[in-house]
Amino acid sequence: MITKRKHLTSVFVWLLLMLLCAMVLLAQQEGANYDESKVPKYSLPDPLVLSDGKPVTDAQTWWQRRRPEILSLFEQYIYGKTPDKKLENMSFEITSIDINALGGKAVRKEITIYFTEEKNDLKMEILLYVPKKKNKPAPVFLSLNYIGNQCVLNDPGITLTRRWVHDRKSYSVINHRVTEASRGSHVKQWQVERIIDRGYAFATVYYGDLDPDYDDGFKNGVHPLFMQKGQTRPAPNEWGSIGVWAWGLSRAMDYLETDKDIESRRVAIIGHSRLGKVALWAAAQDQRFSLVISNNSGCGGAALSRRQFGETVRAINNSFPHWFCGNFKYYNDREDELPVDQHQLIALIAPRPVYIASAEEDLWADPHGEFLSARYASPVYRLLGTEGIASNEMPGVEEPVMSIIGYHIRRGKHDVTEYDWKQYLNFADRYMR
Ligand code: GTR
Repeated sequence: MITKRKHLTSVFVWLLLMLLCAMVLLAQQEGANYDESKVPKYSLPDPLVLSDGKPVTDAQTWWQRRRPEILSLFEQYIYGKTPDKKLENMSFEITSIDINALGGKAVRKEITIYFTEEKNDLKMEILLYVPKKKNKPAPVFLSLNYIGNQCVLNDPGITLTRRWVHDRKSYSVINHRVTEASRGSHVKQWQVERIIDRGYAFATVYYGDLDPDYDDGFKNGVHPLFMQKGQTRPAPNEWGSIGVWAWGLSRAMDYLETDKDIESRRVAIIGHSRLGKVALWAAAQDQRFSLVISNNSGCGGAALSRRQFGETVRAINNSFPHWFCGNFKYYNDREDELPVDQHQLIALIAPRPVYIASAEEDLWADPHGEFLSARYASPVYRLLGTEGIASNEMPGVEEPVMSIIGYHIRRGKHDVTEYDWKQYLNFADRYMR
C-alpha cells in the first residue's frame, strides 16, 4: 500500500516537472517574434569582404584568406574550436555483418570505432546498409540519429543502444534507456528502404555515443579526451556539444574511406533540427563531405540570427547551454554584434551542393531566415563558378528549387518526412552521381 502511494507520488512529481518544463518552453516560444513586420533592421556581414575591408574578387583570395577568416570566426564565437589533436590510438572493428538484410536487398554492417586503446565506453557504433544491386562502390547518406541506431528500421539484427537517451515523448524510452519497442520507431523519418532502392548506402550513428544531449558539464562524452591537465571544461572558445557531434561525423567518414563498398568521394551528410546544425558545421570544417542537407535546422543552423524571428540566440543558449561555445552567450540579445551570420556558414560549404529545407508550420526555425541564408551565401558560390540558389524570392510551398544550393518549404510541422526525402534523393541524383 505504502509503496503504491510512493509510486503515485513520484508519478505525480514527475508529471508536475514535465508540465513545468512544457510551460517554460511554451513561454519561451510565446515570447518569440513571429511577425515579419517586427523583424529589426539589420545588415549582414559580407562574405566577400575581408576583415581589412578589401573586397574578395577571385577564388584564390576566397580560399586563402576569406574562407579561413570566416571559419575561425565561427570557431571563436559560435561553435567553439574543434581540437587539432588526433586521437592516436583510435581503431575500428566490424562487429557484425548480415549479407541478407532488408529482405535480401542490402548488406548490413555494424562497426565500432574505439576512441582509446582501452576499448571502453568511449566509442561509437556505425550502422551501415549497402545496396546489393550495384556494380561499383555506392554513394552514401550519413547521419546522426536521436535515440539509437535501432530506431531507423525494425531489424532485430541492429544492436540496441545501452546509452542514456532522451525521453522524446516516446513509449519506447523508459528512464532514459530504450526498450525493444524503439526498433523502427523512426522508420518514417529515415526511409532507409527508399534510399537503398535508389542505389545509395545509408550510415548512421547515435549522437549520444559522442556526447549526451544535456548539460553534464562536459563530463560524459568525448570532451575530456581533449582537455589539458587540470582542465575541467572547454574554454570559452572551445567546442560545445555541436562541435563534438560534428567531429563524430568526421570520424565516421574516416571509416567510410576504408570501406570498399563505399564511394567515399560521394558522402552526403544530413541532419534534422539540432542535428541539421551539426551537419552544416561538420561540412564547413571537413571538406570531404560532398553534399549537405539541413532539415529544419533553424537558429544556429541555416536561419539568420539577426532576424530574431522564432528562436533567438538568448532562447537557444538558455535552453541548451552546452550546444555552442561559451563566447556565444555574449550575443544573447546582441545578434547585431555577431561577427558572422549563418549565411556565411553556408558559404563555407561552397561550391559543394547544399540543400536547406523548411516546414510551413515550423516558425520557431524561421523558414524565411533559412531561405535568406541560401540567398546571401550565393555570391560566394558564384565567385567559385556555380550558380548559388536559382531563385531570389522564397519559392511557394512544395515548389522545390534544385540549384546547387537547393531549398524547399513543405506543408506541415517540424519533422523529416517522405516528401523531404523524395527531394533529397532527387537532389543527390543530380549532384552526387
Ligand atoms: C528545439 C530547439 C531547436 C531545434 C529543436 C530540435 O527545442 O529550440 O533549436 O534544434 O529543438 O532539435 O528538435
